[in-house]
Amino acid sequence: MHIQRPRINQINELAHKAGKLTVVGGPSVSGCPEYYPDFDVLHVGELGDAMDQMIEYLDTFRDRPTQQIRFETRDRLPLDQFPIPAYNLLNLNQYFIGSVQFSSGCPYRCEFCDIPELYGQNPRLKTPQQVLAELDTIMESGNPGGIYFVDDNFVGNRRAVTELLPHLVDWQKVNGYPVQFACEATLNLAQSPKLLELMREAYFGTVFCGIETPDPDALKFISKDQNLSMPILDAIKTLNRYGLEVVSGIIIGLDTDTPETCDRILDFIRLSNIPMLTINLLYALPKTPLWRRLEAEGRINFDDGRESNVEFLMPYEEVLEMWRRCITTAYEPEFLYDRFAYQCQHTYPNRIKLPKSEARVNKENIRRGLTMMANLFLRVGVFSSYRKTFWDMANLL
Ligand code: B12
Ligand code: SF4
Repeated sequence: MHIQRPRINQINELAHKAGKLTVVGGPSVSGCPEYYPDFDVLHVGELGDAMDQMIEYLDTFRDRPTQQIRFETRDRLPLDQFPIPAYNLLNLNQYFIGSVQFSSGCPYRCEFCDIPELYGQNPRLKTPQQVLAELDTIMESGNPGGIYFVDDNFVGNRRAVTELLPHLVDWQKVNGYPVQFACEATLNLAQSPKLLELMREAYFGTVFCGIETPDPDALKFISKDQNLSMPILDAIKTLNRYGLEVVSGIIIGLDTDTPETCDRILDFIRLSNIPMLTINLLYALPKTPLWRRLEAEGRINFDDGRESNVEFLMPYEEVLEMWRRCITTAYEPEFLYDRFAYQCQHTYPNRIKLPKSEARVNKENIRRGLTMMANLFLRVGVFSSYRKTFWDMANLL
């Protein structure tokens, strides 16, 4: 993705120094092929006709071309024809989390987001059988312990996900609940008790929600009205009642921000008890309504040395200061541990009780658990500067 652009280009340079032909694809290249002028071969878009042409080209030519060759997807392969990733090439026991994709695209149109333009507003889907086959294949290559549904919005098509979930529940039962699931979804998931119950049964533990801002006017301004369908704090509590810990995306630097924004966000964090938040500066991605609006207003700044390409309405340094203060305060050990303690008392007990199956209680998991405990006790409980906070919280539980 764009954030990795300098590193991606550096790797290209290294490969060229070693005389290798280079190929690049993925979300950043698909959004902005012009960011990668020195690669030999670009793959723009999702899996489809361009991938076939590219593979044919690579099978035929081994040497570096004299100028860049670009393969651009015109016909996307329907998701229900996607092959299973070659998980057999990996040892998934060494991974912290595995990933599976069920759908691609999102029906909403948040101003800052490039998903609807890149991946469409009508989510394309795999079949439940495909998803189960991918899960089985993952388990044959080791167990990462957690599986993340990398869908742009897991509940983008509610009917489809309602059909998928009973299959996931059965798969977990048959296999002894080997993994915990996580996903990204819009907060209005809180209004679907049937979906939430099924997610609980399938052992979903975490959901990432783009909350962005607790300020209703700001949400309207960025066209994120779907977050306004019920009070945000109530929605979070509802998700917690189904055992779902919420991870939240927050954006600083919106046009509606004022000098009070940081304090409002910190109040929101306190009241919502969300432990983990990605607190980001607004950045205008190409191919978004935000980009087009700011470009028309002459507010895109192309200077590479800045943290964001947006000319904020508030002074740049003030926005940066607010951003740093928000992150630093949100992750002060005492504040963070209080929120985790809340989750221990109000969210985790609402998860289903799992059987002591072979898939869970086995040598590999015990080894992994002991390693984590040892790291926790040593690094946090003994050597960290915040060990007192840690032990105070541990005593509470
Ligand atoms: C899941 C996800 C995450 C997860 C990743 C979990 C994991 N372990 O993999 C988490 C939550 C960690 C995450 C974090 C972040 N993410 Co993210 N994430 C996604 C999401 C929703 C799905 C990615 C995915 O796996 N898709 C499924 C695969 C199969 O599709 P794909 O990547 O598009 O690949 C297809 C093609 O591109 C092509 N392809 C891909 N790679 C290659 C390589 C070659 C050689 C070829 C030929 C083809 C090819 O083939 C694939 C099949 O069609 C995307 C949105 C999206 N739809 O892409 C955002 C997205 C990639 N993330 C985004 C961002 C901004 C971030 C963060 C920077 C957020 C933040 N500020 O903290 C961080 C960065 C983390 C990091 N260090 O890199 C942006 C990137 C925007 C951009 N254009 O640069 C996206 C596009 C969402 C958005 N619009 O905001 N993310
Ligand atoms: S809900 Fe999420 S994925 Fe959908 S448009 Fe908004 S930010 Fe993008």
